[in-house]
Amino acid sequence: MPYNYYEPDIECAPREVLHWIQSRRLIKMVENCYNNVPLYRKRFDEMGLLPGDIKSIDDITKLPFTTKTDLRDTYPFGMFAVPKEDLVRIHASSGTTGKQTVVGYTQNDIDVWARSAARALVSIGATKSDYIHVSYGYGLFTGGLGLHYGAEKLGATAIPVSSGNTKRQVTIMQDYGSDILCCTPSYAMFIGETVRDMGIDPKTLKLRAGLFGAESWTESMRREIENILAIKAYDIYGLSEIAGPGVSFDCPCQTGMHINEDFFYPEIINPDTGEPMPDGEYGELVFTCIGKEALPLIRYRTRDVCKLTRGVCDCGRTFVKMSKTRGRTDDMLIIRGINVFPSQVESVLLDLKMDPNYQIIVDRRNNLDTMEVQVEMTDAMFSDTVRNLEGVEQKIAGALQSTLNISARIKLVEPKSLPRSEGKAKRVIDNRKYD
Ligand code: DLL
Repeated sequence: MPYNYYEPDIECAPREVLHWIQSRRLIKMVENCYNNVPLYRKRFDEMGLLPGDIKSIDDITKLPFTTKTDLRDTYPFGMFAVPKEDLVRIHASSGTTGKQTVVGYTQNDIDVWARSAARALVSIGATKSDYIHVSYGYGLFTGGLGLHYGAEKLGATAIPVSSGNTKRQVTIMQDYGSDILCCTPSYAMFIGETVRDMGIDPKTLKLRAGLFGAESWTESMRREIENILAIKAYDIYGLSEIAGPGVSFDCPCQTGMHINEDFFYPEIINPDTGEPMPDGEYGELVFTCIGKEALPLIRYRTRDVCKLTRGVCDCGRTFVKMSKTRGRTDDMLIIRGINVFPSQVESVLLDLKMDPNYQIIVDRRNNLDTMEVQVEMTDAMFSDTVRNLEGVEQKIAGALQSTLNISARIKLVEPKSLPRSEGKAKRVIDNRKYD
C-alpha cells in the first residue's frame, strides 16, 4: 500500500521544525492559560511560575499537571479560556462514573480536530472518492462527528449512519458501497458477525479498511476483524478532553499510532511519582494541547498506559508513535495482588484461537478475589463432548496462569450469549466495588 499524507510538510517535517512549532505554540498557550483560566493562574502563582519562564517545549516539565478531577471541580465550563461567543461546539466525555467532563471548541479548534482526523483517514489510504461509513455514535460523544468532519475536510463523502441497527448497517454498506468503516473495534466485530449471519461473503463488499478506536484492543483482535470483514483494520486514538478521535492514528505499517504532535504534545510519566519516563517504557500518557484555544489543557493525565517510540517511520512520518494502549490505569484489575489488564486476557484468549467474545467477572469471596472468564463457544465446539470442553477450559486456565500468573475460573458459554456492543464494549464486571 502506498504511503499517503494529508499534510506532508508537517507529518514528515524534520524534528527541528517540529520543535520550533511546538515551542512557539506552547509559549502562546501558556499565556492564554495564565490570562484566562483562573485555575491555572492560581496554580502558577502557587508554584511561583510566570508564563515568561516557559521559553521552549523543553520547559514543559516545569508546568503543573491537569487531572480529570480539575475538570470535574470546575464543571461544566470553568476551564474554558474563551468567552461564550467564541465557542461553536460542546462535547462531553463518555465516562460512566462521576460527573461527565464537558469540553468546548472554537471554530479553530474544530478545524484542528478535523485536520487531525483527515490525516488519520488519508494515512490509511482514504481519498476524496471514498464513502466513509461512520458508525460511531453521534452526539455528545466525539466519535461520530469527529470522523464526520475529518471525512468532509478531506473532501470524501461521509455517511453518518451512527451506531445501532446492525443489519441496516450491512445493507447500507452493500447498497451504497461504503469504502471505509469507522466504529469501535468491538462493534466492527459485531458487524462482521452480522455479515456472516446474513450469509454475505465479506469479499463481495466494497469495504477495504476500517478506522477503529475509542477502546483498548489487541493485535490479535486486529487480525480477527481483518479476517471476519476481509479488510485492513487500523487504530485511531483520542479523548474528548484533548480533541476526540485523531489525536493519534495508525499508518499502513501498523507499528504504532502517530501522534499529531504539532497540536497535542505527548509525554509518558510514572503514574505513581509523576516523573518522566524514557521512550520505550510503559507509563501514563500525558498530553498538552498546544494547538487549542477553548480548552487548552496543560499536561493532562489521560490515565492511558502505553509507550512512545521515536525515529523516522517506514511511512516517512517523523511524528512520535504511541503503542496500542494496555488499557487505563483505572481499568487495571488487581486480583490477589497481581496486576492484570483486560487486554492481556484478550491476547491470551485470541492466541488460543478462542472466540473474541468474552467477559471478565471479578468478585470477592471470603476476602479473596476471584476472577471468572466467560468465553463463548464457537458453533463447532457447542456440539462437542463435555469432556472435550473441560479440556478447553483447562487449557485456557493454564495459559492465563503461565502467561499472566493469574488463576481464573473459565466458563465456556453458549454461542451469542454474551452481550454485543454497538459502542465501547464492557468487558469487565467488577462486583467487588459494590461490597
Ligand atoms: O473515545 C474518542 C474517540 C472516538 C477515539 C472514536 C477514537 C475513536 P472518550 O469517550 O473521551 O473519547 O474516551 C477516551 O477512550 O482515554 C482511552 O482510554 C480510550 N480510547 C480512545 N481511543 C482508544 C484507542 C473517545 N484507539 C478514552 N485505543 C481514552 C485504546 C482508546 N483506548
